[in-house]
Order: sequence, then structure tokens, then C-alpha cells
Amino acid sequence: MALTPEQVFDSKVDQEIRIEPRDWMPDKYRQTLVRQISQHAHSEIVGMLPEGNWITRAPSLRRKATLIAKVQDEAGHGLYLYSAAETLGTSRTEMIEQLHNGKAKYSSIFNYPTISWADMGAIGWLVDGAAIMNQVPLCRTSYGPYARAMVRICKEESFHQRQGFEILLTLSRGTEAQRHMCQDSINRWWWPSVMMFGPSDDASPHTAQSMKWKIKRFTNDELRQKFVDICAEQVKLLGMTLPDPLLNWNEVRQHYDFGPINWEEFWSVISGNGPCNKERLDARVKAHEEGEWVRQAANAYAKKHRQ
Ligand code: BYC
Repeated sequence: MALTPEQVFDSKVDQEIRIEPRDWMPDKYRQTLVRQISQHAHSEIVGMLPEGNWITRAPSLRRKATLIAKVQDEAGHGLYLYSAAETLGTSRTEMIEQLHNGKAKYSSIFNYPTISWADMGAIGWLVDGAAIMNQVPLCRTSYGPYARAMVRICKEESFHQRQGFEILLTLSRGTEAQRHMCQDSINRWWWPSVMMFGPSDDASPHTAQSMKWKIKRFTNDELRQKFVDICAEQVKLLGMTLPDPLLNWNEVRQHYDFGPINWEEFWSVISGNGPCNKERLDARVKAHEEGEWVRQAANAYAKKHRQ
């Protein structure tokens, strides 16, 4: 007896065969992917803003060139991801509209301000570090175009993470003022980075189903724990500390215990009330409006060639 489309889909997921754009898939699977991939794309694009703030103020030509390359990589990641989401039948215009009217989210982390040069280091080390932890398993996500986009993104994120750590390492070996700047930046970015993994598993509405569909390969709390374990060791190389008095190696669990997360802050930031939410969205909308002439010119050029 022939299998139903749903049985074919389930058996592909079970056997680790990637789902491709033309394959039948449940509507909810499609919607979940469009939601997650488009929010991921928006995060890359909005994520250019906090770092863009420091391109003109980088302390040397080498630092400036590296930061420009990193920010350009993020634009590229956004484009691969919008393209991956478009294969599911939602246009980039629609996705961007949802970002601008507040329907679609982007990562909470980009609603915090970048107030010192050390923040470029902390973003690379902690924010890109958290991103890699979450994104490496996404290279094995069940939807083909998303998984393939993640491979290149992860390679680039790894360079981002290292350049960030190197900025902090240099500051940590510098003057008293530089060491202070380094510690202050770690203090401000630590908890927002821990929150990047999303709500705890018992408060996460999407995790259970996304794990069944193999969109997510680890839960939010599993990835968060891996991140804490790695950072708790790496911070020692900087001679700095993480701002958590409850951070402690647990022999029994073979993991670091850590203090409570301020979930009130997390939910407030993702509902639009973080320190920079308004500034970030205004900047995106302004850039989009000012780019209208480029879209018109590109469309006119494409039309001419079609004729
Ligand atoms: N921020 O049930 P949950 C980068 C939302 S950028 C905001 O756990 P899910 C970089 C969640 O969307 C890389 N919202 O959901 C760029 C959901 O709301 P909706 C960013 C968050 O989807 C520039 C609700 O909370 N990485 O690397 O199963 C410079 C319930 O959550 C957040 C990605 O986007 C958050 N932190 O799991 C430097 C990775 N967390 O949609 C670096 C791809 C949760 O129902 N995304 N929410 O309104 C994912 O892996 C998953 O979507 C998440 C959330 C783990 C983030």
C-alpha cells in the first residue's frame, strides 16, 4: 500500500533524510521554519547595528578592517537565510514587513547598547560564541536549505568568535583602565548572552515539537549549559570573572551550576521594551526606506533584460 505524504515525511525525518523545498511537509513544519529562519535572518541584519557603531572608532587599521569584514559577513548570513526561508514560499518583502511592523522577532541580544570598544570583544566572544553553540547543531537540521546555509555561516562565526576573544585578551594584558573596560564589558554582556538561548525548556512553547521534527537538535537549556561550561573555563585565560557569584563546578553533574536568570528582563526585551529596541527598529526602517531607489533600479534593470 502506498504511503501517505505525511508518512513519507515522517519516515524521512526518522531516517535523517533532509526535507527539500518541493517535498510535502506539514503546514506547521513550514510555518515553524519560516518563523525561525526569518527571525534568524533578521537577527543577523539587526545584529550589524551595534557593531556598526564602532567601525569609525576602531583603535587601529587592523581592528577596523577586521570589524568591517565581520559586519559584512553578517549581511551575507542574513541574505543566505532570507533565501533559505524564501524556498518555503514566503517572500523576502513579506518577511521584512513583519520585522518592521513588530510581528517578527530578532535576537534579544541586539537590544543592548555598545558603549565601549571592549564591547566589540565581548560580542565576538560571548554573542558569536552563543550563536555558534546554537548554530553548529543547526547544520544537521532537518530542512535542507537551512542546514546547508548554516555550514558556511558557522565557519565565519568561528572567526568572529576568535577575533572577539583576541580583542579581550589584548585588553586584559593592557593598562589598568583597559582591564577595567574588559571586565565591565563582560559584566554587561554575560547575562544577556546566557538569555540568547531562549526561555527555559519548561517555558518554551516550540521546543518539544521542533525536537520531534529535528529542526532543533538540542533544547534551549542543554545548549545554555554547554555555553556556560565553556565560558567558565575561557574567562580564566583572560584573568577576568563572570558576574555570577553562584557559578560553581558541580562534580556530580560534571557541569557548572549557575545563578538564576532574570526572565522578567528577557520577556520585557523580546516584547519590545529593551534599552535599544526602538532605536534598532527605527534604524532598520530608515535604511530600508533610503534603499528604495536601489530596489527600483534593480527591478528596472531586471525588466529591461527580460524584454
Ligand atoms: N531573542 O519556544 P522558544 C548572530 C522567542 S545572530 C528573541 O524557545 P524556538 C550574530 C521565540 O522566537 C544569531 N526572541 O522558540 C549576528 C518565540 O517567540 P515566537 C541568532 C526569542 O524558536 C550579528 C518565544 O521566544 N540566532 O549570531 O523554539 C552579530 C519562545 O521561544 C529568543 C538564531 O536566530 C531570543 N534570544 O527557540 C553577532 C538561531 N529566544 O517566535 C552575532 C536560530 C526565544 O513564538 N533560532 N525567543 O514569537 C533558534 O535556534 C531558535 O529560534 C531559538 C528559540 C533557540 C532562538
